[in-house]
Amino acid sequence: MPTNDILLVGAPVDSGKARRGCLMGPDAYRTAGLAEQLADLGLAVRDLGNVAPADATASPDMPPHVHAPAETAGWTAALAQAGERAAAQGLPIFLGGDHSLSLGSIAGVANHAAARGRPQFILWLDAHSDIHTPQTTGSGNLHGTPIGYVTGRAGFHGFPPVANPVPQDNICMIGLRSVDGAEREALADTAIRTHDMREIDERGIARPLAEFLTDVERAGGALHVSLDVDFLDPGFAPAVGTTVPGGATIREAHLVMEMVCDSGLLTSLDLVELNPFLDERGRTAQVMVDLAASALGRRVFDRVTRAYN
Ligand code: HAR
Ligand code: MN
Ligand code: MN
Ligand code: MN
Repeated sequence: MPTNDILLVGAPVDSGKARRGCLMGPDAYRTAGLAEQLADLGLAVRDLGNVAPADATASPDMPPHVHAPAETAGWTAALAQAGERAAAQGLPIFLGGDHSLSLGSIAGVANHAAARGRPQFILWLDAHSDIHTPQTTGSGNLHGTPIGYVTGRAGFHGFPPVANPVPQDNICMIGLRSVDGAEREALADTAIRTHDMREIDERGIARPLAEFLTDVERAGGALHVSLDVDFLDPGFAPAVGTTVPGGATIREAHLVMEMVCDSGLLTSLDLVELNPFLDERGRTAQVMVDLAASALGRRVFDRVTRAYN
């Protein structure tokens, strides 16, 4: 794979919950200079523009409290296709959009990995585990379901079938601090590794991540990182509808991204849940762009140089 080809895939998905605004995310990342910052690192960056949702109709089997199932199914089909195609050309960065975009982005990159005979791994950086199904979600918000979908849980009526479900052993969640009862039960039955904020406080963030990255490397895996804004503490990343206090610090988040970069394993990235309507002078968009740049090679000295030039 030409790993230095970065493909920006705009995914202005706003159907995964009722509160609107995430559709502005891709343009906020563009305005914050994502393409330019990656190009400064010597990377070849191509902005593929925004994906549009496919036509879809809701299944009568979908529980009635689920919000906008047809629209999200349409996004899932379109993004799975776009993601598989982009992964064949380089390293896609999906510019969200709410977290329901990951039903499609991950399904797509997992198809590409399977075609290359590589196991797909997911690093899930989020306050939430997002492992609901349409039957277990209390809120009816499908942004709480991407892990349920891509691991092949049943009940996603009217959604494209998942051709290559991601094995539970290949998923590592870091940053958890808001997990619903039904999710806790679902997680208890799985091999998904979960590292909540209490564990991070006690053991640090580097150790569980290093263990996971070692496993990805041993397996020759493809690594998808899904970065939800609410992984971060709302004190410096306020532009998200689902703020949960006690999130990762800027130092922890950068360390995660730098370790991902050093591993050389990253094959795709989601930037999700940014709601620019709730931002303060673009600061959350800037932080997310900064973190993406760290995952792709930016170092502290690059930042210092930039600041004093
Ligand atoms: N668990 C809650 C629900 O299902 C909140 C989900 C929030 N999900 C977001 N953020 N994508 O991760 O409604
Ligand atoms: Mn590839
Ligand atoms: Mn999420
Ligand atoms: Mn979240």
